Amino acid sequence: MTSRLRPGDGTIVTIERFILEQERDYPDATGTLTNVLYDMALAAKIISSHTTRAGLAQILGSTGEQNVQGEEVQKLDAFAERTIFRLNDHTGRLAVMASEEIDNPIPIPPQFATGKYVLVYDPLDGSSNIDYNVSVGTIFAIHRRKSAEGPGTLDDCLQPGRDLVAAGYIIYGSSTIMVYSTGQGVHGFTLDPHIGEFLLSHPDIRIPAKPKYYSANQGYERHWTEGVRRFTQDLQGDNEQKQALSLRYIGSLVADFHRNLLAGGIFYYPADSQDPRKPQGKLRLVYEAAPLAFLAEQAGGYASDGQRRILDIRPERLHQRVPLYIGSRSLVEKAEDYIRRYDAVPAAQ
Ligand code: AHM
Ligand code: MG
Repeated sequence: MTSRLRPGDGTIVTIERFILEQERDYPDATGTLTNVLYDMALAAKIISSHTTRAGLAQILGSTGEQNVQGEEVQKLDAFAERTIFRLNDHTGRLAVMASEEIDNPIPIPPQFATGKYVLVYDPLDGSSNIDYNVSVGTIFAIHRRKSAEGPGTLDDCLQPGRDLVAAGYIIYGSSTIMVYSTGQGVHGFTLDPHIGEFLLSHPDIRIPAKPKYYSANQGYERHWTEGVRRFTQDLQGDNEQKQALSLRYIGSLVADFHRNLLAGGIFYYPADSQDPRKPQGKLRLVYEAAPLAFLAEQAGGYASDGQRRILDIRPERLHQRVPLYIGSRSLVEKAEDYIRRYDAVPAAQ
């Protein structure tokens, strides 16, 4: 069992070793999923090396400008998008991909073989934070294809989160950390930039029982429903125990989720009752909510749209948005409770 592998006793556990050991627990595994995960780890290293140089863009040239060599410099999110695609387009492991940056499913180029998995990803989430040197992240999720053979289809990408085979994220912060799950717990690896390897640093992550933080953009509070506002007051100490949580909001989903995963807490981006542009909140079901919901549940937490388990929602559109409440189970269930009590839509007569 991979739980044997722990850092700190002198054993250095690379992500490769860990993934291989996990695979050994499945005698029928072919190694294909393992290799998709390796490819994501490699993409993470390449994107990480670019994000740490992002501040040099002004010196070396930024999007639409020429760098000192007279070459056009790509925007970082476009670079991340192409990196993930290029590392995965020719391997014969994937049937199709879908990216938050691209309108339609991304086919495997016809000269390459297709395979049995489907990769969906948000290449650089929170990219508006890059100019301010705030953490950003990559989110990814892997499904088994549903279509029989040949090029993968839109339907292959529109599967509910409960059918995910694996999901993970990479956070480009003070360190670069990759966190993933294949349904056997959640494990985190920190990139050692000197040797270029991800090393096991956070085995078997479980959300702590006692939550510490709540994370929401309270700048939009006046657009929230009654239930969400009352829930927020509860988190601020308006409850029987008079227990208040601290507010932390980075505005970069991966970073907010990562902190609450390790410390306990809830992140929410509610539906907007006033703003017709955001009736379903902001975050995307396929690329953001479902992959992180898979990780949250694997770590003992929970994720909901306020009424339904995120993992049970079957996407109807690739870029569908969804309200998101995610983190410690007790807090997400409390949010559902407030929404049920105060925001229930009266049944049609
Ligand atoms: P993006 O996909 O355009 O980067 O937007 C998603 C980001 C999330 O990382 C973050 O949780 C959210 O937008 C923050 O939105 P806001 O600025 O409205 O609080
Ligand atoms: Mg995003």
